[in-house]
Amino acid sequence: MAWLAAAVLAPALLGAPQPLPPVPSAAQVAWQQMEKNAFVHFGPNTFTSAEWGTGREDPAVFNPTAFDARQWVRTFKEAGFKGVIITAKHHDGFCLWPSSQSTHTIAKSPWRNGGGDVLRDLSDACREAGLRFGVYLSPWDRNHPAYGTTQYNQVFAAMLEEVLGHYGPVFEVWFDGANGEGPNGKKQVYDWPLFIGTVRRLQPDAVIFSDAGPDVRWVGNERGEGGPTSWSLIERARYVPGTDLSAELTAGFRDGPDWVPPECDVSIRPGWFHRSSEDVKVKSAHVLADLYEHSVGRNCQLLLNVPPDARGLIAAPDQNALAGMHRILSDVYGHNLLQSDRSAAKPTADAAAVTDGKLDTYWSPPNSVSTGALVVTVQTTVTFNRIVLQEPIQLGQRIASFRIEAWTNGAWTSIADGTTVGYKRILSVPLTSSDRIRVTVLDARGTPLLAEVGAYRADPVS
Ligand code: FUL
Repeated sequence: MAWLAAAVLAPALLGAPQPLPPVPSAAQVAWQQMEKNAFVHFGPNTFTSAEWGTGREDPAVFNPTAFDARQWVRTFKEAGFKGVIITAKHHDGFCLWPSSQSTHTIAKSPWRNGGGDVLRDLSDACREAGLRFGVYLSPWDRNHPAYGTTQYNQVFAAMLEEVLGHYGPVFEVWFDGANGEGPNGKKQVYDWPLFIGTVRRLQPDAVIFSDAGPDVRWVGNERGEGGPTSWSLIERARYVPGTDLSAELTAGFRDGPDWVPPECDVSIRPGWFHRSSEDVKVKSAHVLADLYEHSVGRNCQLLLNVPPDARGLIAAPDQNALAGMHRILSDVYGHNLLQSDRSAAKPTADAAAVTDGKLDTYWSPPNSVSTGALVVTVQTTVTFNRIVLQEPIQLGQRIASFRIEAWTNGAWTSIADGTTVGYKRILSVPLTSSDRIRVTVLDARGTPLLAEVGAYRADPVS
């Protein structure tokens, strides 16, 4: 069995970098690699044009005329999304599934004579299409008579049991931090350990979002913008959901002891719910592509809200914008220009590791120092205006400061400086033609590692 021991010990013996805590769970790594998910706000507000329902709406208002969850999922899949998160219950308390815990539910609506279940249709459509299914639940409930009493915590936990126990695997549970008054004018003291324990028991592989984590944190704004400095690390104990510490949530902390990466929730429309009057205000394909660069390209995940209309369909303007965004992103990021002639270029082992499209092969400087430079040379000059860097985050987030240079006119020219990298960092650089790129890590929490280096060209918006 000597060979087995040797194989197990090999990384340590060869001096391969060891993980630098804190490191993500397998679920957090898989979540980050999804990059883009669709957020779906749907409920009585879709029919009343409200953003925050009062909880006193007549359930009869909920009556989509052409509801088709498959159409949503098809639209999202074609746009490159990997998952969907639906507002199972927004602040108005209306449940999109026939909950036994409330009288304010879809069962009281005329839709399908009260026999419909949006979570059933959507989770089935996701499973068929290979998209992952997630749920948003607002603990704040403006309808439930028990809200503001300790009994409500049991009600909310029982709702979680229903939503997490009957629709197959759930990849993310999204807890909204907003906490206002209930129908009796009282605020609720939430039993977070009970809620989180319920999710862990029923969906151990799901990540839990709130503005305080525990697994994924709010980025601190609803503009879809990650920070230029974006650590996946914070100190969880500093936060409880609902505390507004937005500014520090954006950047995170280099020394944070917990891995809680940021998520950017943003709407394709001015509001979170659909209103036909806002059809002309749907964000353009280019704006959506910029959102991708400013969220995923800053070590965040993009959760883009695309609300269905009162028919129960994703409307044409949103469909067109999403298709356009997907075209732009595929054209720009579909092919790493540094990979174009790899076979001819006979790259060094380092350069090959960072252009192979794999996140588990990487460059690191010799001798475990915290600085170092990597040069990637290609055979033919390439012209680009975007650089993408990626760290192998399964080993921890390390890089704190870097410089990127290109070899032009016989000298190194600096084209970008930055702080963090994390899962992915996208940098806009001046349009540059070169056959050599140098990435210098100036500061890191430990031995810096780079899984990927890419050069891409985006067309200027005309
Ligand atoms: C906020 C809510 O108040 C909005 O209505 C929306 O659901 C957004 C995603 O989160 O806290």
